[in-house]
Amino acid sequence: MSRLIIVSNRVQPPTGEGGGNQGGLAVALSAALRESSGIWFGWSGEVAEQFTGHINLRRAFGVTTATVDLEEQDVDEYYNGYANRTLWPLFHYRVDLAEFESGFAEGYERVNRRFAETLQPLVEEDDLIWVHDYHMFPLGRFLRDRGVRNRMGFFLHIPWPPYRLLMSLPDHRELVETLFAYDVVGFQTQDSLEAFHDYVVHEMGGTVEEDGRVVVGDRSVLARACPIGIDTDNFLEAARSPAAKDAYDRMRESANGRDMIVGVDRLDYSKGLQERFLGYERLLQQEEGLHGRLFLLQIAPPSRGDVQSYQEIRAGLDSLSGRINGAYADAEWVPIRYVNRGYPRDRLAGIYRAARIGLVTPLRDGMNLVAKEYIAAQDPEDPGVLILSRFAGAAEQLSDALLINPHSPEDIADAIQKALAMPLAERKARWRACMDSVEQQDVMWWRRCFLSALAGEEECSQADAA
Ligand code: ADQ
Repeated sequence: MSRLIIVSNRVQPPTGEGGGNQGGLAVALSAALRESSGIWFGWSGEVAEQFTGHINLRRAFGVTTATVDLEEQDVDEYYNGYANRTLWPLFHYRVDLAEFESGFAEGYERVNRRFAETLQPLVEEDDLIWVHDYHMFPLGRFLRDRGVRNRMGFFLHIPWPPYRLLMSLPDHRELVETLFAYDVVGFQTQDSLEAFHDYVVHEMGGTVEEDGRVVVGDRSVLARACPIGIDTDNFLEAARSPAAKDAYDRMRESANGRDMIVGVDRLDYSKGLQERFLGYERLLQQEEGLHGRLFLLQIAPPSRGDVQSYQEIRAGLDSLSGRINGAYADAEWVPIRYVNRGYPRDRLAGIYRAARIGLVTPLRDGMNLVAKEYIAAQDPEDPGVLILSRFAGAAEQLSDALLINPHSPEDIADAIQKALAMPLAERKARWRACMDSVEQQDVMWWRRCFLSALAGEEECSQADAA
């Protein structure tokens, strides 16, 4: 078995038995690294006065991590700049928020060259290299330039935008060309895969072969849809833990007989939080009879606080939740409980289970793992209802959720009413269909799906992924 090298912007070393509070992605990648005695390479999250290329090698719980520190200018231009102020908004269809600064693009290229330069001496002949996400598009190209001939794959966790939108990125073609340095590129959904095909066909004059190979001139890359899942077994275990039970009991007690709707998201404009609050407000406007009978618990830990658009969304949500609560609350009832903090995974599982409705309404999302976690946490005998945006990647697999248009307050309000009135038999049938996908296409399945393609084997077919 080949050794595996995983590369991602941030490295999440394992924290202990069962993954502790590590996210599902980190658990799956750690398991793969353990099986193949591999290395996880990336930024330490630390800032150094000067970039030295010094690698901090560590081994914990069977996983070796190799991290480097970056300079402050690198973090500004590469991470806060090109990755999070240019690519993230554009790839989530927010051209209005995308900033096109040439300094960002230069910093992005410089850091990717630095990663390539630092990583290359660690690469051995038969290693498989798996690069993750939009921070690292050109890394493969720079490794190839340095003579690395290994099998290399790239997985994009966020959506691939329609080609006309992508064309608003200066040097879009150079960015897409870098993908041809890889042997395999993976996307979350069929929709993203097709958008990539469109770009290659319309902009590069390329073709898409029946076996999934995308060909431009004498270069080609295998492009697949491999939807990511959660670590379902691990999550089910967390959901049965005493901490989950305690969180469930406390939530039920504090709900005091009211129906709870839950939203759990990083505080990000792509997650449709303002639109969600407006949809909920519409329901309160329409249905006076529901006042005092339900509430929305929105858990939203802040992220990327150095970026202005994130400061703005935070201020916008503070004021919107205040306005709605100001208009509708009374001495015994607050319609929105808005919480800006993270929760351990086991407690989160208990909170999901206590909620009659899971409200997941991103305007665009590569996948959205919260939707899958909500399903996994439900009581099979009395499951809650998932309301899910059509524009989350998860909607391709969880098509038995109540699918809505997150831009429409009416749609959100109607779906909440429908969920509240849904008979047990329908709740069970919809949940079962969603749970089948969450169980079968979990994060281990995703990993096998991608790595088998990277190793040149055929384990998961496109039909499995659809
Ligand atoms: P994210 O945009 O971060 O990921 P998501 O897929 O929803 O979004 O994952 C968020 C994770 O963070 C979930 O596991 C959730 O439980 C956890 N989380 C969120 N709020 C939390 C809180 N308050 N406390 C504790 N945990 C919390 C990116 C892409 C997604 C894609 C993933 C994986 O944007 O589209 O699904 O990568 O590929």
